[in-house]
Parts: sequence; C-alpha cells; structure tokens
Amino acid sequence: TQGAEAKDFKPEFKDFQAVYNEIAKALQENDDYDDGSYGPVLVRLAWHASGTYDKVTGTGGSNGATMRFDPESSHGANAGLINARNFLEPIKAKFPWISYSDLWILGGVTAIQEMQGPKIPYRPGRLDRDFTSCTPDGRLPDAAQGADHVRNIFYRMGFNDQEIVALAGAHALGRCHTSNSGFDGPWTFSPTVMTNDYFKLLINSKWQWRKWDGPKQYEDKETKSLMMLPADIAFIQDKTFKQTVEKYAADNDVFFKDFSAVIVKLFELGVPFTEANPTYVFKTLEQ
Ligand code: DDH
Repeated sequence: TQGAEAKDFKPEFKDFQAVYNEIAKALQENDDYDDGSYGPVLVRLAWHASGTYDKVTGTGGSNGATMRFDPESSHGANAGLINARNFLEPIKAKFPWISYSDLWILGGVTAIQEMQGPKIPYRPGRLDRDFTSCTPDGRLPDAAQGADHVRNIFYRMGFNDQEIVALAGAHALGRCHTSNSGFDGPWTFSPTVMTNDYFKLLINSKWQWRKWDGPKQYEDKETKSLMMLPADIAFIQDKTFKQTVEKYAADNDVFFKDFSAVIVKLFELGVPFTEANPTYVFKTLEQ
C-alpha cells in the first residue's frame, strides 16, 4: 500500500501506525541533533502550524501546511522549523498518500509519545493548501511580552487561562537557540523527556535577569544553566495563571491529562473533519 496513489488509497489505522513507527525510528536513529533528539523541534512545528488559527475568521490552523511557503516560512517565529520540515521529508516520500498537514501533526504526536509524554489521540483529515492560505505575520506569541499579550494570542485561538498554562508545559521540551529566536538555553534539565518539570522549576527556582548581550531573559539563580522567557515568567506573575502552574507542579498525572486534551484541541483548530475521520491512539515503539 505504501506506494499507492493518494486518490485511490483509503488509509486505515494500521497505515497511520506505520507512519508513526517510521517517524519514531527516525527519531531514534538521528540522535545527534541538538540535545539528542528532533522530538522538541517536531513538537514546535506542529504547534506553529496550528497556532496561527483565528476563531473569528476561521483562517490559519494546521489544515493547509502553509508554512511550506513564503511568506509564512520566513516569519521570524518560524526560524529553525526548516529542520523539522526537512526531517519529515523522507517520511513523506515513503508515504506519499499522507498530506503534509496530517504528517506535521503526526510528527508532533509521535514526538510527544516517544519522549514519554501522554497518549495524544490523533484524527487525520487535513488537506494541503497553497501559498494563498498563508497567514499574516504576528499570530504566534512574542516571547518578550507578558500576560496580556499571551492572553490576546491564545484567546484568539479559543483557549481559556487553564488551557494556556497546560499548553505552555510543552516548554519542558527543547531549548532556545540564539540563531533562531535570539534567546538561549533550555527550560529544564531533561529537554528530551516530557515531564511537569517546567511548572516545578517555575515555582521552586529563583529566577533573575541574565546579564548578557542578548534579549532580556531569565536564568535560574542556582545553576544559571536554565532559562525562562518573559512570557514564561508571566505565568507566575499573574495570579490566575499561577494557580494552574501550582496545580500542574503538584501532580504530573493531572498535567498529562490536561495537556493531552488541550494539545488535541490545538492540533484540530480549523480542521474540516468529516464523520469519515476516526480518532486513533497509536502504540509507542516500546509497546
Ligand atoms: Fe514555545 N518557544 N513558546 N511553545 N516551544 C520556543 C521553543 C519551543 C514561546 C516562545 C518560544 C509554546 C508556547 C510559547 C515549544 C513548544 C511550545 C522558543 C525558542 C521560543 C522563543 C525557539 C528557538 O530559539 O529555537 C512563547 C512566547 C510561548 C507562549 O505561550 C507565550 C506552546 C504552546 C508550545 C506547544 O508545543 C504546545 C517547543 C517544543 C520548543 C523547543 C523547540 C526546539 O527546537 O527545541
């Protein structure tokens, strides 16, 4: 079935699981990237593909995979995501029937599960669109800003305060790169494992401004090896946000459950599913 033409091939659960397995194997094999995994940058690709959604106009979202094209590919927020898109190209070549839009989201789902995160139910059905569907710049959050800006951005997608904090827990993964965003460093000591450590560190570490030539960011006072963005610190400066940070810092299971639910919502924003699109839960490679 792998070489079948997209038009006469109706993929089922086993076909999507085969794509999942191929991504998971490629993650294992390419362990020389960054902190040892393409996982975090795959999660970020899926998020930036989805996070352009505007609930009022119904534009943006993961349907379309318009980040393949200029101008969206060169939006500042998307710097470095070419690495994730290129990582997925051989998978697309092996399974030509899957749309880029479905593949990018499956990449995020696979990465989260393979990095020991919760199960992320997945529903295919996204269709690729051309450059005319590219979203305008400025729809993704600006790391230099605070709680008001973060709320404006995520309310536009249709999220509430609790959901915004749950989503931000993805910063347990990965790091900032001066070459991409100008910021520098990881949020946690285990940036390739999904945990609630982002919340624990926000609450339990002392955060101070880092003295350096780069953009304003925080460092942990004790080791100076971790970072927080101004938009991260907003989650403990704002009382409402902070209550949810405390909840997730105290209980990883609660965080995993809420994170799974909210990232499914993120990944499905603006996607025109039909009743023919069932939801799948994939086995990890270990299982
Ligand atoms: Fe993020 N993020 N993010 N983020 N993000 C960066 C990296 C990663 C913000 C800014 C940055 C989410 C929310 C926010 C991931 C996932 C998610 C970087 C560094 C910046 C800057 C990029 C670089 O230099 O390479 C801001 C601001 C917000 C906000 O909430 C206000 C959300 C919701 C997610 C998600 O996945 C649900 C991941 C993963 C990374 C690490 C990427 C990597 O290459 O490593």
